[in-house]
Amino acid sequence: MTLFDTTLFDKRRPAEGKPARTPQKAARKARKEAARAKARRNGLDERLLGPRPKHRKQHRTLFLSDIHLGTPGCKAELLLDFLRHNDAETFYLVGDIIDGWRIKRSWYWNAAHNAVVQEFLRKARKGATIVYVPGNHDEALRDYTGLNFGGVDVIGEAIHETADGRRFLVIHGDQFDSVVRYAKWLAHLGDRAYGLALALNNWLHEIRRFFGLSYWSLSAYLKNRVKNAVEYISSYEQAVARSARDRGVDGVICGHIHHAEIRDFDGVLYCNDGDWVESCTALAEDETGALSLITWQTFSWDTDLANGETEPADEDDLTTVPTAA
Ligand SMILES: [Mn+2]
Repeated sequence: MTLFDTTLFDKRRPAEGKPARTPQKAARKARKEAARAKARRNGLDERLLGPRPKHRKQHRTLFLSDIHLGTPGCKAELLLDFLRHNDAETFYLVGDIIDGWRIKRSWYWNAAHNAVVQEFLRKARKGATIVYVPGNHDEALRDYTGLNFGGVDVIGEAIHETADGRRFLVIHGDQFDSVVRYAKWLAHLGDRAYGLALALNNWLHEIRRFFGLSYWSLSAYLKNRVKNAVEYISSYEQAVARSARDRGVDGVICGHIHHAEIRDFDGVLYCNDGDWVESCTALAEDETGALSLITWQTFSWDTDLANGETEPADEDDLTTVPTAA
């Protein structure tokens, strides 16, 4: 007779009444768990690696620019969420997609940045046309215009014809910096000072949150308050629209100044698809040829929960795998 019953200390209790797990199910569960662990390790939300959403919005064309992959300011996870919910026959990447300037100085890359690149290549494999118009931050690609990489065409500038027959010049837009009086301002803002403003912004946000204050964007404040900035944006828009009129097109689609807008300049439509550093915006064309701006600042699951939906119950999550001690 023993004094102590050692089985009391045995952590591994026999599973009672649990159905036998099939090997396939166990393998699937293991794969899922591995993907989750990888997502956690890389700081990427696991919901972005889950099954693709059933209801995707189909556009005729999507225009995106100023993603700035390779910089910490890039909102790659939001973009990934956007790309999983929005599809198009043709994608135009209107410059500053991969930030070459920064890559030369310091390199910032994570799983979300990788996933964005994979998502575009996947869309190309599935039959989407992807046109890459390089900008000033990825100007190294301008040496490769006319080439095709993994289904992505690199073109210096493109002419896009909408479903209703209008012709648009698609161009990044840095070409107009020299035309505009306040070009120096953007050259600085576009690089070091702008990066600093964004970093300060994150830091300020943390301090304000500590004191219970609401979100306040320093970079947005600067942009709206600095007189030169406002003047710059408006003279930039005019210069781009003027050039489009000279070219005899119905409108122009560009990026570069991180300020999304659709505006008519005496019959020439100026469209700026914004950016994925601050505003998280894209320009979309529907089947009728109508153009509109999409803002994607919230994750799809946050929106679903706000609409009163609950997170879908995952039957695999309800059972637990007995793990070896
Ligand atoms: Mn640019």
